[in-house]
This record gives sequence, C-alpha cells and structure tokens, in this order.
Amino acid sequence: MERLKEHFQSKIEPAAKEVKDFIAEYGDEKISEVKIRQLYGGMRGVPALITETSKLDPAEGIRFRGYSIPELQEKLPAYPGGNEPLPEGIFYLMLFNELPDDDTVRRVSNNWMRRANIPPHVFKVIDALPMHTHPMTQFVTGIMALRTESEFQKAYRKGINKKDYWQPTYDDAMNLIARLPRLAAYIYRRMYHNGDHIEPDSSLDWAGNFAHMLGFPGEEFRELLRLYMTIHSDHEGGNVSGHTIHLVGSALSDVYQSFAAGMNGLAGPLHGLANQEVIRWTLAMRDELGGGLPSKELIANYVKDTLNNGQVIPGFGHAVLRKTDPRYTAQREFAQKHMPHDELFQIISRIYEVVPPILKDLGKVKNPWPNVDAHSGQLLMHYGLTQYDFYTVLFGVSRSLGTLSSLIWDRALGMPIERPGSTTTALLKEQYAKK
Ligand code: CMX
Repeated sequence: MERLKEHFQSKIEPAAKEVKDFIAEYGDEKISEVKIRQLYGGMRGVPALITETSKLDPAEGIRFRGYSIPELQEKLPAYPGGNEPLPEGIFYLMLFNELPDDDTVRRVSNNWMRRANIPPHVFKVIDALPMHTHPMTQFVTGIMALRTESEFQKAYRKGINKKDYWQPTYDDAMNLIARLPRLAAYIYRRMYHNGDHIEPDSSLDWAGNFAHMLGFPGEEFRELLRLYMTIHSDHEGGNVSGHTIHLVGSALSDVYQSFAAGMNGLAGPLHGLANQEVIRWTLAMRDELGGGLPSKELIANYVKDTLNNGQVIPGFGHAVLRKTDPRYTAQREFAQKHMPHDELFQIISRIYEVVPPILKDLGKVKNPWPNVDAHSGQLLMHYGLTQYDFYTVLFGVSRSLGTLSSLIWDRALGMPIERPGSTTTALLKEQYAKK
C-alpha cells in the first residue's frame, strides 16, 4: 500500500471510534426544530449533514478544517518562489486533518502525476460531441467515460467486504483528481485552440501543470490557478454540488458517477455557472453603456433594468453567507497586487460599490454581498482566458478536492444510504392547520 493511503488508513479507526462514542452518548440530543417554512424554502438552515472537510459561517465565511483563507495563505506550502497556497496542501489538510509541509505536498503532486494518465477512449468520446456542446457537458461526459477505470466498480463485482469500501474509493478519488486537469485542458484546447493539445509537464505541480496544459505559460497565471484551485475546493456539505456528490455516493455509486452528478449541479446558473454569467453580464453591460469604465449612475441603472426584467444579478447573494465572501476578497487582493489598473477590475470594483445597496433596497435579498463568482472571471480575462463558457469547468476541477475527500471519509466511516423523509401539503394541513 502506498504511504499516503497507509497514512489515511491509520486515521480511520480513531475517527470511527470518536463518532461511535459521540453518537452513543449524545445521539438522542435535539439540535434543531424544523419549521414548515423551511420545508418549502430549500431547507435553509436545517442541519442535516455531516461534512468534516469545511464549515461555512454566515458572518465569517468558509473555514477548511478550522482554518480561514487568510490563515491558509500563510500556513499552506507554496510553490518554490511563489506565494499562493498549493491545492495539494488544502487537499491534504481536508483529507488528513493535518497541515502538510513542503515534502508532503510534493509527495501528493508526484502521486497525482503518476495517476494522471487518461485512456484514449475518453478523448474519442469527447471528440464525438459537437463543438457547440457546453464545456460543462463535455466535462461531465468525459468523467463518465473515465468510469471504465473505476476500481470500486470492479471490487464490488468481486464481492468486496464493506469494511474495505474506502480503499477502491480512495484510489478512484485520487485517480480522478489526478486526471481532471488533463480532461479539462483537453476540452479547452479542443474548443478554443483547434485541438492543438499540450502534453503535461511532469516537473510541475498539479495547478501549474494545469495552467501549462491550458496554454498559459506565465508564472503569474500559475499562481492564480493555485489560488483559484485552493479557494474553490469546498464549501461545507449543503451546497448543490457537494450535497449531490455525497447523496449519489451514498447509494454506493462510485466516485465517477457521484462526481459527474455533482458537476451537473455545479453547472446550474444559481450555483457554479454564475462565474460565466458574471462576465457575460458585465461585458454586455460595458458594451451597451458604450465601452470603457461606466459611471456608478449608469451601472446602477443597468442593474435596475436587469432586476426589472426578472433576472438575478450574477455573483451576488448567497444561501448561507451574510457578508462579502472571503473567497471574493482573496481574489480582489490578488487583482490589487497584480493588476490594479486593469479596466475590467475597475468595473468589477465599481459593481461591488453599486450593487449591494440596490439589492438591500429590494428588501427581500438576504445577502446583498458578492460571492466567489463575482470576481474569478475578471482575473482569468486579464491573463487571456477569455472564453467564459469554460469557467465553470475550472470551478469543477477544484471542487473535486473537497468533495472527494469527503466521499472517501463517507466510505471509511460506513455512512449509510441517504434517505430523508418527505410529506405533502395536504398532510401538513391536516396536522397543523387544525391547531
Ligand atoms: N439578484 C437578484 N435577486 C436576488 C439575488 C441577486 N443576486 N439574490 C437573491 N435574490 C432574490 C431571490 O431570487 C429571491 O427572490 P424571490 O423571493 O422573488 O424568489 C429573494 O432574493 C430571496 O433570496 P435569498 O434568500 O436572498 O437567496 P437564496 O438563498 O434563495 O438564493 C442564490 C441564493 C445564490 C441562489 C441567490 O442569491 C442568487 O440567485 N444569486 C445570483 C446567482 C449567483 O451568484 N449564484 C452563485 C452562488 C455561489 C455559488 O454557488 O457558486
């Protein structure tokens, strides 16, 4: 067994015992009461899941195994000569609940590099899709085509003992994470660079190599991608993609099936697709208002027109957060450091000033502040990654780190099939309207 896997194995028994003892002692405690409004309201605020990798605080934002983004920027290893955290590090932290050192992240990088080979049929499946197929659809198709490699599927057919489910799940998760950058880069180069593909560079880290395969050789873009892959990696368990991956995985669907399902959720415009919508909306606004940096008044009028047309302002609002997303702030700081005079950055900054008061005035929007998607596109545009239909694929590659760490833990702890109850309006009325 490889060293990383062995290390994970050593964590299972104590974690399982901790959970078992905790349930034995406190299993009958009530942690919340659910109101009827919450049943109709997308289950907001109903604590219904255990996800160990990260926790979202409405007022403070995301913490990964207890660490905030600024703390991680300080504590996680960076690439030699770089400043931004390496995604290998946040993956290690989420999976092992330990901060890694430089040697450890290098071991994760090397491990993924060894696993990164994609069988040729996957590329053929993607090539069979019409070129106008949305990149997220190509991405999900590629993930499903990779399922031929599922170790879990093979082991299950051979009659694997349920105690060992975590083992092929671990291998499937590590293999898929290792392969996603190649798959994503293949889709990008196929669609936007006439299929002129770039071979991996095994001397680079996971995100650096991803930048290289996309066709962006500069060190600054690699740093951006390291930051991007780190901050998009997880957002506790209840978001649509994270929850879907956990839910589908609970039926013992393998890593490929579960992750593909979650990626279809990420591809919705209220979730991850918002990152492409932000740039589409912003560029349309800029062009309609005559180009350049529009005045605050003109932006405000455009925002109100969008709202009057019954559309949302992409990149603003959140189901849990009630402040500016720290992932937005991390990206804003990157822009301030590397491209303070970029015109699109000026526009994004002005939108940040204009939109929140307008959303607040609507009276119904619970969080008028920007989320992660309000900034990511501007940074990518700056370095020439202008094909915004592709942006959600980048988000998806990153999301594998947290969600698949969780899925490995789900199998290691023997989490059961998920099956919440449902009821009907008639039954609720019968029970409560009488009171
Ligand atoms: N623009 C306009 N209206 C908005 C809004 C926005 N950015 N955010 C919320 N609202 C509206 C909702 O549509 C809802 O209106 P109705 O009552 O008429 O249906 C009302 O305000 C209340 O919604 P809420 O409780 O504040 O927000 P929800 O928890 O229901 O939804 C979210 C959260 C993110 C879907 C919503 O804020 C939104 O649509 N934002 C724009 C899309 C976006 O940026 N999504 C990305 C989120 C981050 C991610 O997952 O990547």
